[in-house]
Amino acid sequence: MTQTTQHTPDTARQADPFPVKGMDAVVFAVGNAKQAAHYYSSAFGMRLVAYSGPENGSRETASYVLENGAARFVFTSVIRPATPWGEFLDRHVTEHGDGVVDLAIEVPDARAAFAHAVEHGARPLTEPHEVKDEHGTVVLAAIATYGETRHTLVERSGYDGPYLPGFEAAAPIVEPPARRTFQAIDHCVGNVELGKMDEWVAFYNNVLGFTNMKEFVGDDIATEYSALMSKVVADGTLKVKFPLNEPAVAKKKSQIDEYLEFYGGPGVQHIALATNDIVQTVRTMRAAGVQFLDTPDSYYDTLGEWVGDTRVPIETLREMKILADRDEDGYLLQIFTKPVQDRPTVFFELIERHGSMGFGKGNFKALFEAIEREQEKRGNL
Ligand code: TYF
Ligand code: FE
Repeated sequence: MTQTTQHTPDTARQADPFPVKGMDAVVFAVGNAKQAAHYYSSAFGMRLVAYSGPENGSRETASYVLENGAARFVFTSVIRPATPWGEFLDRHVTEHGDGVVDLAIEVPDARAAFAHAVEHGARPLTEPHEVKDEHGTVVLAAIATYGETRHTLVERSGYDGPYLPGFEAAAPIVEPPARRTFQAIDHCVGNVELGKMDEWVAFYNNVLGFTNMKEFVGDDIATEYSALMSKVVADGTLKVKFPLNEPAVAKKKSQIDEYLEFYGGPGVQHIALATNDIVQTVRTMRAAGVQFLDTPDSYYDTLGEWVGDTRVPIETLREMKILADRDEDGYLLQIFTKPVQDRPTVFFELIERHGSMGFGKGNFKALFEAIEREQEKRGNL
């Protein structure tokens, strides 16, 4: 184990070299944003709130903005590439399949954030600039992270429109579920190449001033076939949490290698969504056709012995295939979807936290064995 940094208490936050307000949006480049918007509405229970496309002056791309509480996803497709951005998105979908192009972070001052990041070694992608419409002004800048992923830095305090200038408000595609399925982005995980983990941890430490939340070593989470290392960086307030995985050498192909092969390089592996009623959310999403990883019955036979009392009875967790973990601060409930596109790449997690700020370390074995069963079905081991 290497050192874990203590997090800065709120009162000492003035010293934060890179203050953030939270995740602004996860932006996906997809082959068919119109259908993706429908899936995330009907299956994930999100609400379409804004749109930009040929009908309102965007001739190159169509973008659908979906929200659920504080969680915001944007799905963008290229209609006809006309600028380097459209060409980039087009190529991104060809090379990586549907995937995440941008983990956008809301900051109080985009110019200061960009200057700090670039001074500390970030590769600049877009210089700070203002975009405006009748709803006000947003300042945007962007830096590169792993693979072809970027962090757009969004300063939106001077804007009160539905997403960004150029977007118009839109009505939900389907009637949203009576109860909100999730309310925030809990963490966004990146897969990086073998040997690159520490470089990316250093990037987040130096460039964004993020600290190391927790460290896992390969042995802890290696199973017979698949192995990985995982480290977590977060901003000082823990609103933005970015675990990073790298493959570890194992007898058979690591799930991280499988991702890297099918994605065509490093990228976002999963997005965890915070819910306060995971049982209800899993019921709603399963009924809408979302597929979750299976958990063997044997997991639940011993769960109660070490996880103790949870809000949800063990028998309900068993029925729903929900995982549970406990650490010194409390417990969490979590479940993982299968990949949501044909490539075995991006998937989602639902997480209900009760004190624990961990990531389900106690579940790594059960989880990775479940992922390996799926890998085996795909013939990839
Ligand atoms: O975000 C995390 O660290 C947990 C566990 O391939 C995890 O959700 C880690 C790696 C992975 C799947 C889940
Ligand atoms: Fe996770």
